[in-house]
Amino acid sequence: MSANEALELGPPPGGVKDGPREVFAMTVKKGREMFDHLGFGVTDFQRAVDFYDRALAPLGIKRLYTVPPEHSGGVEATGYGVTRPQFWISGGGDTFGRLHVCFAASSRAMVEAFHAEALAAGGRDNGPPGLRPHYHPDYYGAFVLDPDGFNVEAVCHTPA
Ligand SMILES: N[C@@H](CCC(=O)N[C@@H](CS)C(=O)NCC(=O)O)C(=O)O
Repeated sequence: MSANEALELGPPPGGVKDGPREVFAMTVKKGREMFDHLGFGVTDFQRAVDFYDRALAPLGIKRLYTVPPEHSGGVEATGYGVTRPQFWISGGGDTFGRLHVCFAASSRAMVEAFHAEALAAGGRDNGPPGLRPHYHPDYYGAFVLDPDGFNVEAVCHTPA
């Protein structure tokens, strides 16, 4: 099953009650998705590339496309994805404020591999792999702060 297919599953077994849990259990239906791609600036482009190359590899997410500075306002920019670039980082940036990005995993093992590799690549632990039943019963996530301090997560919504 691909990471994208994992997101097309229905609500968790037993359904969900109303409130925030229902929001977290909402699934991506076939058709138009809310986000096409997102990106943010990093203080050290090569350091961030080295980190994300490693941290995202266990999730099957690769660097797919690099935009030359003349096409990106004079900065280095590169995009990661499973089938197309949907997550972008660009250099020369000042980071500001809080940012949270969550990547889809199609198994709990992938979440665990992401967390281990991200820590090995220089990330800081922000929550070990495990269930977060306050979101929904099968929400299995892991959290890491990237080299700029951004809160990066991988999640698996299925029971295994
Ligand atoms: N350390 C917490 C991290 C939880 C967390 O960051 N949750 C996300 C939502 S899935 C969040 O609150 N993001 C907001 C932010 O990072 O500002 C854990 O392990 O559960």
